[in-house]
Amino acid sequence: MSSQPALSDDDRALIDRAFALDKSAVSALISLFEDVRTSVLSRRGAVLSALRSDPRRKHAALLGLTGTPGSGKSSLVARCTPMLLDLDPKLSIAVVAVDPSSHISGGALLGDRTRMRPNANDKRLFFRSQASETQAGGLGPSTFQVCRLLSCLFDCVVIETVGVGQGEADIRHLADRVFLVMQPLGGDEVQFLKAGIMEVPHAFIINKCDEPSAMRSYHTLVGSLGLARPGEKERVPVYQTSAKTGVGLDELCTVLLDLVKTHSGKDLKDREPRFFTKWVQEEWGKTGLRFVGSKGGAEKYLEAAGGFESAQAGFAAAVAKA
Ligand SMILES: Nc1nc2c(ncn2[C@@H]2O[C@H](COP(=O)(O)OP(=O)(O)O)[C@@H](O)[C@H]2O)c(=O)[nH]1
Ligand SMILES: [Mg+2]
Repeated sequence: MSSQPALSDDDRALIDRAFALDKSAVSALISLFEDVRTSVLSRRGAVLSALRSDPRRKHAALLGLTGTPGSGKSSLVARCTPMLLDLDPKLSIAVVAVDPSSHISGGALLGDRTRMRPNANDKRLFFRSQASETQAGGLGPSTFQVCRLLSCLFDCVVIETVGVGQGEADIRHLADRVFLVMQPLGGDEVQFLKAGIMEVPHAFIINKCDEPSAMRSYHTLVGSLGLARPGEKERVPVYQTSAKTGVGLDELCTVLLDLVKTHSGKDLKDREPRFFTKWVQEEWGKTGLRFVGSKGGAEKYLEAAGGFESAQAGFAAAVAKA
């Protein structure tokens, strides 16, 4: 069941071009990783194991940027990514925007100068927009898969998600570091304390600090953090930025670059059991979950099946046999 299918010559060539950050090759591989059909699993498994065993492979730092629509996530990404590339001439960044309101590649943005217009000539910056399945935001069904791919190719993968409750929890399990982007509140301090928001991020960014209420929001947030997260050894960082004026972006970029440089270099294998469980739950519901449970849980199941792809490919047959 676990025998690895051979890599085709075409895919080998595609991988070579993808390691050279050729945008069309990266896009072609992304399509393979976004494909939810069972028939692509063996090809995907072969590609992934070739990527992972290649000496050119990267171990990207995964940075999550979450927060309510309109807080300025896309604007921050658009301003900070070129700054990061300037700071480090060797750095490469992939951005995955799981944001229904991001129309980066479409024409809708052409009038909006502050947001992302990736330079097609710069191989070091790659942008991909993904649809979110749910209204509430969160990760798309294939976000994890795409991150598995991109983390082998780029030094840094930035994931922009609309965070509303569950979505924030999801990103915490995918990204190495999660930044919650907030905008100054028009006096509605209660928002800060909304259950499920304060606990998730590793750091907060109050964006739009060019707006008058920003300073008050900063103090309110810092104050409520002490209440919401008592006993934390280190204070949760709160950055103040303006994607409009550029204030605070130097500091933020220094922090981000430091995260990339000090990243431990783990691959995403440690996150597979969780996202496999998510897949089982979505595709098979309680029956599937019970079945995996009876086999000792997701981690054991993946190991016995010979990896994520073979576990998925063989799941229907395994459940039927049980
Ligand atoms: N005043 C001000 N407006 C901003 C700032 N950052 C973003 N915006 C604006 O806020 C709106 C939403 O920004 P966007 O980046 O799309 O937010 P996202 O939904 O979180 O990705 C856009 O009109 C931006 O031009 C900022 O720092 N200050
Ligand atoms: Mg956006």
